[in-house]
Amino acid sequence: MTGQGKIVAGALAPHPPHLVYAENPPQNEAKAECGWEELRWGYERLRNSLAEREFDVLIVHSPHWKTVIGHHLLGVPSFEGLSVDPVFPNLFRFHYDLKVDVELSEAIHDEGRAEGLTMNMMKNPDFRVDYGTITSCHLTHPQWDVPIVSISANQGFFYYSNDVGQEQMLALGRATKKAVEATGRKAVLLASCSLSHRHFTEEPVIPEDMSQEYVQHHGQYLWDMRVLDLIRRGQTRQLWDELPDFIEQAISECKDGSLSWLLSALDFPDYPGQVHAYGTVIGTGNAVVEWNPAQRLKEKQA
Ligand code: 2XP
Ligand code: FE2
Repeated sequence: MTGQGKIVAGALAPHPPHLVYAENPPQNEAKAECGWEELRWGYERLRNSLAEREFDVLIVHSPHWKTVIGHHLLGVPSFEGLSVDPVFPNLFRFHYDLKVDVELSEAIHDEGRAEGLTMNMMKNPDFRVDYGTITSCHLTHPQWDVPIVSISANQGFFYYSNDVGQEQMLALGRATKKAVEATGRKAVLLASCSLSHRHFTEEPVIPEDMSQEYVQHHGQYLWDMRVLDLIRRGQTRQLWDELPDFIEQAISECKDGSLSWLLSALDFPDYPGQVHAYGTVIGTGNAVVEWNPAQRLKEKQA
């Protein structure tokens, strides 16, 4: 398979384990009554939309696989195990069994190196896949019948600065796009992060008690609305310029680079991103957003 691959969709696909808990899939040990419907129905709209397109791999960039030396990719054909959220072990105890597109992972690794990035393949068959990867992939495509590629979050934003992090994500996004095209894949890309990230400090007795779920801070909410407005207008270059301030002022999980990577891989959409849902989880701002690159072509042809 060479050439003519393409990114068929990109999504902001946040990973609160609460959403998987509330869906009650057989893989998760904890069982819920309900909860976070707006976001879960937003994911349902994303799934329905993706069902109309063919794709053969999910590529996810996850804030909960943190690496210091370079960007890592899963490099073993399959992984199986129990993923337990370290903060919410009462909600997320998920038995996973997933396949990896190692050929594509290696192609991204090589393109990343050609961009001057430090890249590493993760070849330990007993590695525990992080819950960000598992949650975003499950909510986007619970069938688990296509392989995934998972990319770690290099901590350049934290160790150096947001600007250094952004530069690296620009290169990693380009590398991802080139690798997808060169290997002939039809890929769906997932940025597994929330927006504003100010948490509750006390968990309600009943986790799915929605009377306890609300925006924590008006300033954080205003920032989230600003970001979604730019996305809906197709002004993603401006969003890129504002991301370093957003990251600091909204304590955003975008500091792990996932959204920056996605914007770069999508070559900065100038068409509207479709916001399927916005809602809070333990007070953090989360949006499910879809970009359909075919829209750019349509607008060019019109
Ligand atoms: O704190 C995090 O990063 C989490 N993933 C916990 C859950 C909900 C946050 O949005
Ligand atoms: Fe998180």
